[in-house]
Amino acid sequence: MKRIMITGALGQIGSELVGKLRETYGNDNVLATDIRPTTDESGPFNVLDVTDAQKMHDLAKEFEADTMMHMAALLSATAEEKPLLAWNLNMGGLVNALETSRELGMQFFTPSSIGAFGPSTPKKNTPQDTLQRPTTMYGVNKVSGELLCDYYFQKFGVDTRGVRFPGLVSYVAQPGGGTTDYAVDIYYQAILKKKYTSYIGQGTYMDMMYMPDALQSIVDLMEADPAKLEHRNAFNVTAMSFEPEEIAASIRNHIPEFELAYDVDPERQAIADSWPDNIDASAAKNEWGFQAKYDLDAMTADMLEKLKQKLQ
Ligand code: AKB
Repeated sequence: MKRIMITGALGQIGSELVGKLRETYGNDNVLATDIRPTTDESGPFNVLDVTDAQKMHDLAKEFEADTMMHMAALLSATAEEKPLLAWNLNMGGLVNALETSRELGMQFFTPSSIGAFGPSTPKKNTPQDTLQRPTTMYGVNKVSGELLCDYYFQKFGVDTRGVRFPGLVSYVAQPGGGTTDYAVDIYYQAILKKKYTSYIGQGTYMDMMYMPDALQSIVDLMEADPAKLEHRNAFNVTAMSFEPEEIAASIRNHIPEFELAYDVDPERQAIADSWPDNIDASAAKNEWGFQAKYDLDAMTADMLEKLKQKLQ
């Protein structure tokens, strides 16, 4: 049975990953940590600032963790607003988590992102191995992170694994400071106001995935036979690619009067324009059986049903 320590446990992915891992491996085998305190008492929790290397090491050692899931990071739009903070937090936290894993012999997971690609990357069916010259601070952090994780595997034998997540959609935790967040907001506003004003322009395609598929992909990759992994940091994973009109059309199957308008935010649009339209996940499929269950319409049906219950 794994003993897992998670950083950023109250963030967009962490807040659901903790539940998934506690269900899979038992409540007491998952140590959640975050810079903020929590009221959730479903299992062990400690406050941790990931830039505090000593505390991270001590907590992992005391818990006898054998796996590190490092989720704490600033997302793309916030990183563009505060590039130095993003560098210090995203890279400083990552190197501390890798060092802790090296020192204590832990398996390691951290998410990369479609943000690790840039304008010179092929935009359609973006290959697993391709040009990565991102033009955002978040992208620079993600590419550096992928390389650093490879380095820790090659140099020190740390069992590092990662995926390049697309935009993640969920009814549980709202994302904050991302470029793909519109694909979550739109469902909330569809229920609350029956209309949405998108800060991402018409015709802008980005990859997306429903959170249950994202969580399952983390568990599956971490359980995968290492002998089958040719790539490690990080696998392209995706479930769908759409532009704002397509998600609106999917919502109209349930809320026919739903209206979509645009007020494009130049900063987030520029980030979206530098990312692929759709990525190729065949390496993840072939090497560890990645498969997403939800397409756009299945995700829309589930999101609207769950959000109606949550917001009523
Ligand atoms: C963001 O928009 O910053 C994230 C991502 C795609 O990494 N959702």
